[in-house]
Amino acid sequence: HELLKRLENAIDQDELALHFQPQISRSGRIESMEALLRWFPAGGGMVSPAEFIPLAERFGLMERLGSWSIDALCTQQAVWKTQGLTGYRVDLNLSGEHLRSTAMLEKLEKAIQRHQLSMRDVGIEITENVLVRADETVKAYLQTLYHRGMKIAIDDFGTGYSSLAYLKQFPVTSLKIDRTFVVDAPDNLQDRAILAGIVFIGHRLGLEVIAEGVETSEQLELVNELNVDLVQGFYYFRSMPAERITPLLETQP
Ligand code: G
Ligand code: G
Ligand code: MN
Ligand code: NA
Repeated sequence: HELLKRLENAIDQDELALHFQPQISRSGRIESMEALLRWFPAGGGMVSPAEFIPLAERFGLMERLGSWSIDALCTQQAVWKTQGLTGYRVDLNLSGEHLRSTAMLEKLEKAIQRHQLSMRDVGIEITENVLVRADETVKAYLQTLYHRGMKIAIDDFGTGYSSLAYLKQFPVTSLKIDRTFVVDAPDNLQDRAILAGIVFIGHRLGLEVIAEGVETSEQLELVNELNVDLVQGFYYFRSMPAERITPLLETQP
């Protein structure tokens, strides 16, 4: 497989980058960010993680990608810290491969310590399907991380096949409402009802609720009316390299 060979090289040849998409609070401040992996092949262009992550999963490259991302994220957070830009949590996406054992979570925790970060500087995003299928040792380890102060978000919330019952068993701190519920909510009563329902449940359970994929002022107005805690989407910012994030953080009130 041609793409696979190129991906293996990409890890060694510095073609990967983490980009960051801000998450905005009700007061309009950047509170936190999601880290999103990007691949810029030497020949030019960009390959989307939607394309190369499935490939990496199939051919056993997720461990290397995960380790690379953990290092890149912690290194960047340490840089921001030396610049006095603290208090911004950055969340990393973990795939099913990363939760087949506790190894990647242990790696993350060690990297946080090694870079002298706090457990609050790095969060993780896990889809509900992956969370529900995790084995007992992994769940127990997530519990430990939760008690040590790490944010654990359920990604793409509402699109999985799981029941809501797991919300009371799992150590999660945040729900990320999938953008499919946000897109049509201004015009679609059903989407709006689902959106409102998710926010209600999330808040009643004491969870932080994040709306993803907010692109228009109508969508923003709606999620604000529903009292969503954080908004992430092209309306505010696309994902950007660290050097474009830094000035945004520096000029925040
Ligand atoms: O980043 P978008 O920008 O195109 O991301 C597409 C998909 O790739 C999303 O499902 C996103 O969660 C996933 N993704 C992006 N970055 C990472 C990463 O660092 N690790 C994993 N496992 N998935 C990622
Ligand atoms: O699966 P996950 O939620 O981690 O993926 C996040 C994906 O959503 C990334 O591909 C990111 O680039 C994308 N994204 C972020 N904000 C928006 C938005 O406002 N609109 C659309 N269409 N995609 C978005
Ligand atoms: Mn995500
Ligand atoms: Na998501």
